Amino acid sequence: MRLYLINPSNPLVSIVRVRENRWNRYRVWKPLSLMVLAGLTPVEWEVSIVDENLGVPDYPSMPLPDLVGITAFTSQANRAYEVASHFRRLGVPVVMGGIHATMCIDEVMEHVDSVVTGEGEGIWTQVLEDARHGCLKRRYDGGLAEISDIPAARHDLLATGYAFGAIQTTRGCPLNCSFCSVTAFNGAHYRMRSIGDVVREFQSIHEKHVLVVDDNLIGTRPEHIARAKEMFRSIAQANLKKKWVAQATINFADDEELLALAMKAGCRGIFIGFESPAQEGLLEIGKKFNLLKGRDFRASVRRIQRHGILVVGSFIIGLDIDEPGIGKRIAKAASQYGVDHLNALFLTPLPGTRLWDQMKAEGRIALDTFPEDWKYYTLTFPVARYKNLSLDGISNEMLSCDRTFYSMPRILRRVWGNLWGRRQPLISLVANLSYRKNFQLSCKAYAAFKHYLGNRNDCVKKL
Ligand code: B12
Ligand code: SF4
Repeated sequence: MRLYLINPSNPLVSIVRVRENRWNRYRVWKPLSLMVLAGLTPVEWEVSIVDENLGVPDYPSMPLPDLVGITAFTSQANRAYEVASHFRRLGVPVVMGGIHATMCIDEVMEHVDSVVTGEGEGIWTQVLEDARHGCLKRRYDGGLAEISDIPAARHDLLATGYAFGAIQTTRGCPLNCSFCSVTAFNGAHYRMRSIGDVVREFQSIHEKHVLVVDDNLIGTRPEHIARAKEMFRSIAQANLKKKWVAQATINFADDEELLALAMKAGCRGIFIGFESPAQEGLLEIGKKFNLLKGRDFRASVRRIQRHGILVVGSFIIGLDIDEPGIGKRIAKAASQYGVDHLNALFLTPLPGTRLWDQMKAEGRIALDTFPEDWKYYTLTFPVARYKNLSLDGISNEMLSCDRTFYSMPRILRRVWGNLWGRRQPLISLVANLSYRKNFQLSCKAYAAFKHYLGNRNDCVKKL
C-alpha cells in the first residue's frame, strides 16, 4: 500500500521567494506533522512525504498512491484543495488533517473524502485500516493525544534540503491569548513528552540546527520548569552537538540556572512574543505573562543574552488600541528592550480563536471570500478592519516599523553588540540582512495585495 503525505505550498514562502533571497533558505521549515504521522504508520505502508515548499513535484509522473494525506495551516488551505482535487480526479482517496481541518471542518469536508480533526496519534492507524479496507469514514476525531509515550517522528524521510531539523517536546498552552490558535487546538493542559524519548529523537535528527516547535518550551508552572531543566541536562549529557532555537514566554528569563542549562543543551535563539509595547494592548489580547507587575523587559532580554542566546521579539500591529505611529513605537520598544530581531505581524483573526469570534461578531473580517482569501491569512497582510488604522495606514505602519528597526546603522549597532558580547555575530548579521531584504519584498507584496483588493470592491469598502 502506497501513501503520500503532502505539505501544500506555503504562500509565505512563495511571497518571500526563497530564490530571490538566499537567506530565505532559513525560512523553509520541515512539516513535522507529516513526519509524526509517518512515524505512526505501520510498515505495510510505503510512505513518502512531499513538501511542496521544496518544489512542487510532477504528480502525474509519480506512481499512483492508494491514499493521500494532506496537512494544512489555514494559509495553505487553497493549495491543499487543489492537490486534493488532482488526486480525487484520479480516484485516489484523500484525507486531510491539521489545524485548518480542525477549525473549518465543513469547508474541508467539501474538498476531501475524509477529515481528521485534532491530533493524529490516537486515530491515524484506524484511518489507515479503514482506507485499506475501502471503508474510510467522512470524519474522524483524534482529540488531544497522550504524548508521554509516542513513537518518534520519521526524520529519515525528509533528509535533505532544509537548514533546520524539527522536534516537539510539549503540547498545549494554558494562556489562551486572544489571537492564538494553540489553546483552541492543543488544549490548555500542558502535556510533556518523556525526556528519554526527546533525547533519542533528537539524536536521530541529522541536521546540526534544529527548531524546537513547542509553543511554550518551559511552560508556566514550577513543575514544568523543573522538567525543562531536567530535559536540558539530559540533552547536554547526551552531547548531541546540536544548536537549536525555540519559543517561550518571557518567564524564560526569570531563572539563571534554566538559562545556563538551556545554553549548555544547545539553545542559541529564543522567540518571545512581546506583542504590544502598551499595557492596554497586552490586556486587550490577554497576554497575561507579560503583564506581571514590575517586569523589566530590557533586563529580561539582557539576562537571556548574557547566556549567549539571541532573542527574537514578536509584536502585533493592528490592536484596537493601536493608533497612527504604532509602527515606530514598536520599533522603538524593540530597540529599547534590546532584542536581536524584530518580527512584526498584522493582527489576524485565525479561525477558532477568540479574536475570530469577536471580529466576526463585529463584522470586521474584511477578507472573507473563502477559501480563496485564506492565502492572505499569513499574518503578513491586513485582512481585517482595524479600529484606528486604514488599509494604507496599517501597511505604512508595518513598513515604518521594519524600516526603523532594520535601518543599516541599527543593524550594525546590534551586530557590533553581539560581536562584543560574543553572541553569534554572524548569525545575527545574516538574520538582520534577511529581514531587511524582505522589507523590499513586503513593499511589492502590499502593492500586489492592494491590486487584488482593487478588483474586489467589497473588500475595499470594508477596509
Ligand atoms: C512550527 C510552526 C511553524 C513553522 C512551519 C513548519 C511546517 N512546515 O510545518 C513555520 C515557522 C514555517 C510556521 C509558519 C507559519 N505559521 Co506556524 N506554527 C508552527 C507551530 C509552532 C508548530 C507546528 C508543528 O510542527 N507542530 C507539531 C506537529 C506534530 O503538530 P501538528 O502540526 O498540529 O500536527 C498534528 C495534528 O495537527 C495532526 N495533523 C496534522 N496534519 C495532519 C494531516 C493528516 C492527514 C492527519 C490525519 C492528521 C494531521 O496530527 C499531527 C500529530 O498529532 C504551530 C503551533 C502549533 N502548536 O501547532 C504554529 C501554527 C501552526 N502556525 C501558525 C501560523 C499562523 C503560521 C503563519 C501563517 C504565520 C507566520 N507568519 O509565522 C506561517 C504560515 C506558514 C504556512 N505554512 O503557511 C498558526 C496556524 C493557525 C492556523 N489556523 O493556520 C499556529 C497554530 C500558531 C498560532 N499561534 O496560532 N509555523
Ligand atoms: S501566544 Fe504563546 S502564550 Fe499565548 S496562547 Fe499562544 S502559545 Fe500560549
